[in-house]
Amino acid sequence: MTSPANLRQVQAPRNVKTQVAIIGAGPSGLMLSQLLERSGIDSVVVEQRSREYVEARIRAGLLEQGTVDLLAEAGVDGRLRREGLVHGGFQMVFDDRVHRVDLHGLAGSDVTVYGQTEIQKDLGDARAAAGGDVRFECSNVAIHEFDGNKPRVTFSWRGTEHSVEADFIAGCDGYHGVCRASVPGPAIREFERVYPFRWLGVLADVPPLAHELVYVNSEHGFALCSMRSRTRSRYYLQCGLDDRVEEWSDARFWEELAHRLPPQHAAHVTAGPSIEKSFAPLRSFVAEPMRFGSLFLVGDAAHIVPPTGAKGLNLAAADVRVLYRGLSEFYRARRSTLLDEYSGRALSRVWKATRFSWWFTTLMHRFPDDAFGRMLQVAELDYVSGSEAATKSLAENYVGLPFPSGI
Ligand code: FAS
Ligand code: PHB
Repeated sequence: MTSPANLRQVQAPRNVKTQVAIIGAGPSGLMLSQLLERSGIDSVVVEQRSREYVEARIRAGLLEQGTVDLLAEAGVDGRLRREGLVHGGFQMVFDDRVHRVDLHGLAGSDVTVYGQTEIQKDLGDARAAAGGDVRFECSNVAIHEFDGNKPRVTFSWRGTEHSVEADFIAGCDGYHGVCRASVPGPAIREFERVYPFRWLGVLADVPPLAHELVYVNSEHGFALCSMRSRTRSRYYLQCGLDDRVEEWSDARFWEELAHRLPPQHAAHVTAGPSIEKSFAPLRSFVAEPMRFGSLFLVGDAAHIVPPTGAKGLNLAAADVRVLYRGLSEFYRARRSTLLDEYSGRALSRVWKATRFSWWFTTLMHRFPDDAFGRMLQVAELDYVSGSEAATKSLAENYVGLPFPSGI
């Protein structure tokens, strides 16, 4: 971390005024802060964890073109362009059949493999280089008076109490954050679906088994063969809700993975020591609306999708895109049309991605005790793999649905 940012943080006054107070320095909080800065709009970011912790979290790895374009607009696409892997398709494997989904051919767009950890580092560096006011390791974070137009954030930082007064608060604090939890119960509606399994993810410095992603529906459960680079692989296995990490040795993981792959794929797996191994819960969750007076909920603070469709990070970026345009219009032209449309516009995309992520999860995982569901799955896989129209629809959703013009 460059020293100027440290200097600025140590000497920061206890009570500051800013235009946008941002809770959370995950991808959506830092992306918003960086974009606002480029439009001359001031922000203060308040994060509960340390920078090292936030940058070490292993999460998403697949970017829609819309997310890549927004990162470019934020001026943080240099390393992404150099190191990201551009994919024009992916494979679906089921009943020992392989169906390639030609994203480029059918949906006219590619996706990019680039880890969320790298995006977090790039954004962190850009904020530090710009002298952005990003405060890590804050505690007792609370938001106040967001139903009026002088919202405030209070928190403890380096042993002293601080407050930030702003025009708006962006709640970029994730599913377990304080912002959604601060909204009065009657004002918010929550929709949820939980899945009877979860993912065990392994990161290993071994070459990936293929140059594109491979999604597998096997009788032993789902598997995903992904990557972070040509020398670092990311694999996921569907496993039980009660499984524990200590029950999954590396040897057991590689054995079970090979078990779920057809022989021609299994032969290309290079096993190796895991450098990270963790569970990811599978949940579909949407909170409505996404605005409460001067408070705007963004990303995982308002919605969660199962990672099967790789939509989590991309939806967060899509929210940031709409909110950033709205805030820019407000400060440039003192017009709040786009801000007033934020919740409706963001939720329209959120529900389509929630539907796609539920559909793709249901298509590629094995559900316990659901013989009828299994027969539907067989029929759906057969239909999708035999119909260009169905595969085109899958491709369109996977690469990310187009944004309305001007957004
Ligand atoms: P984040 O949760 O990333 O960031 C919120 C930030 O707010 C955090 O830094 C947190 O510390 C901070 N915060 C929380 N409470 C606070 C408080 N009270 N005060 C101050 N700060 C606070 N998506 C995919 O597409 N593919 C994947 O493989 C994938 N894997 C995932 C695995 C896991 C375990 C999880 C949880 C998510 C995964 N996702 C995946 C989804 C993920 O990418 C999210 O969509 C993305 O991180 C959302 O970004 P944010 O909205 O910025 O929220
Ligand atoms: C990942 O690389 O972490 C990844 C990729 C695609 C998904 C989910 C996760 O659908």
